[in-house]
Amino acid sequence: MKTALTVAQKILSSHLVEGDPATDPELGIHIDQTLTQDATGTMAYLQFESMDVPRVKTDLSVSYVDHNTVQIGFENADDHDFLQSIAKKYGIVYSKCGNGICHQLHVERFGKPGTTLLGSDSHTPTGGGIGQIAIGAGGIDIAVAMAGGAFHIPTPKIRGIELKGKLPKGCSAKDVILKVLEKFGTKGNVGWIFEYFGPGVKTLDVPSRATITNMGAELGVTTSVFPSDAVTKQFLTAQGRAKDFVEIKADKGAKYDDVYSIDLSKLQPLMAAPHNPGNIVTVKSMKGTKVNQIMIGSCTNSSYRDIRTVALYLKGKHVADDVEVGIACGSRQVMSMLAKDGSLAILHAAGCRMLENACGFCIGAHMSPRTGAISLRTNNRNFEGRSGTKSAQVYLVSPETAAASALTGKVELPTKNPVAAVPSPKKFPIDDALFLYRNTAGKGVKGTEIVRGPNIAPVPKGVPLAERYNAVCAIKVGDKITTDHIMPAGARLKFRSNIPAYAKFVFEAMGDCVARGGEGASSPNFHDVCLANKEKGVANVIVAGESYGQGSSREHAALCPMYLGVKAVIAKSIERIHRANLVNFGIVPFIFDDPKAYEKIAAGDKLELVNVKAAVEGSGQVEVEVGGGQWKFTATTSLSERERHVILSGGLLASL
Ligand code: MIC
Ligand code: SF4
Repeated sequence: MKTALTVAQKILSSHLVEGDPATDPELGIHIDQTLTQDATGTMAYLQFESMDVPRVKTDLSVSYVDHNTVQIGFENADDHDFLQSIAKKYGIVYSKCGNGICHQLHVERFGKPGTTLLGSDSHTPTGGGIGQIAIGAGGIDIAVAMAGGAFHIPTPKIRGIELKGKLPKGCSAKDVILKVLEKFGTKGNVGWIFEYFGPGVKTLDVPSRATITNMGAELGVTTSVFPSDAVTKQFLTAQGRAKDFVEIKADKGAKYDDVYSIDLSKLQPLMAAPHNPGNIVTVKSMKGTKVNQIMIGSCTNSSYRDIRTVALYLKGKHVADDVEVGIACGSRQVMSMLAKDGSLAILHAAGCRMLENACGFCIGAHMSPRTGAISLRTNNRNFEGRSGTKSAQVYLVSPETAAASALTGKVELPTKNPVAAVPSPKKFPIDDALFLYRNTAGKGVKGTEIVRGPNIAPVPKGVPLAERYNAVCAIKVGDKITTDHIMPAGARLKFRSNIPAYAKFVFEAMGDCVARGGEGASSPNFHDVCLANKEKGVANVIVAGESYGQGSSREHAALCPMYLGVKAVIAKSIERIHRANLVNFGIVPFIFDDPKAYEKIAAGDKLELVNVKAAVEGSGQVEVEVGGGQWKFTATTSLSERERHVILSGGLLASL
């Protein structure tokens, strides 16, 4: 008898190239599509170039430019030229700056149900809204996938999220995913896939499903996925892509490892309070709080459905005098629809600032709020300092809550005067003019010269792991350290293609972050301390608490420390994508056997990694002598065969 399978199991099993889900801890899957964005893309393509493959081997690879779009100085523009020439040469579709945000665009124009998508951005799971197994990873993993190699995931456990009923007016998909975050938090979900099912699924359109799978990234899961059903078919048909539709639903009797049910009709508007997306409170409990800024957009909430809803709330009204409201659409398609149906005029007349179709405010590239501001935002992350203003208090909300609050300048319940639901468009306007090289996709154009401005520096390569290391605890950090703390984005993003320049800012954000529970050197010290140690032949170690490396997929949070001579991270726990990035750059991810040792270590302590190579080759357990043998502790790394080889070689590039 055929085994009954869930949606995730169906897609994974049809793409399985290594491992057996019943017995193996890690699976290798074939990747059909890849996406990159400009902030992670330059490094991904530099690594791809060094693999000497004549053209991409995927069904489709797309290079989006959406992160570094506002600039002072030549660096971003240099990066864009480099990316464009790479795309032309290797058969990649190039999405020009101004076209929109990668995840929104990919769902609109390219995502296909039943396929796999790997993206160098942690919110790639947005594609789960259209029935893809879409996973975020480091740039080098995308490079390997573009070269035809498999991608490896821990054999997943699958949690079924059963949706029942229908959302009340004024509530939307953002409230659903905030509910899931309230229940499961931002840690402890590593290795899981969240799969949505049940009668409530059909009440959510594709953009709403994509909002939910997008912010699944904040749970720390491998990915999230919805079935592909009549709603998906209608969306694809309206995008002129009916031929991309296939139905995918869980078989009757399919078993989830765990099930959590949500009655949509019982939900109320929620928000994530500073400084973590898992810090959920009700909008009701915050009602009346004065707000200084409201930012609407980002890959979580920038669809036509979302921005049109905001326009309906603001129709014929003005935003409150002392609140600033900025709106960024997810794509040109969204913007053109709003122009056509009069929403743009409504938003403009209401006093909103219309921003570029790009990440912009979400990544702190502009629109930083004033000192101590309360900023309501529809994006997915509210980490301390990410907005560009360290003292700002950022709350994550739905477009409905944002719009209702814009009118009074205070937190308002959107359910008080809700607007009518926006129907799914029957036909989206299609203009793919800003997607270049569609005709040569998969083939490339021979003889294309790669444009390399001075911001494009070579990728540093790792060296094989030594038997043992004399090391120093270069920094000790607390719990929930995000990759935004490790490698700042915002104004520093423009150095992404230049590791020696970017490495100057490692842990820059730590210096000012309060209540981290850690200690030690912060940038510029961290950089200087590490390089000084490296020159003396002393290795550097990062000591961390729980959930180290939360958040983005930026491999720079491993690559720059590698460049600075970091050989190991010893933490209470490490998040999935960051752990994989550490391995990819030859840094050993160790977990304390006894977390009490964490308390005893101080920044600056000498740490002797006595048997590190033997540990990686064998049991995984390293012995660490502290302070020249004053006391000892052990920590363990659990690595697959493949990961062992990568670390022993000094990283993925060196291992190929
Ligand atoms: C983010 O939202 O933090 C980013 C910027 O999109 C990152 C990628 C990056 O750092 O370039 C992500 O989510 O992976
Ligand atoms: Fe861009 Fe923000 Fe989405 Fe990251 S989370 S891809 S910065 S919009």
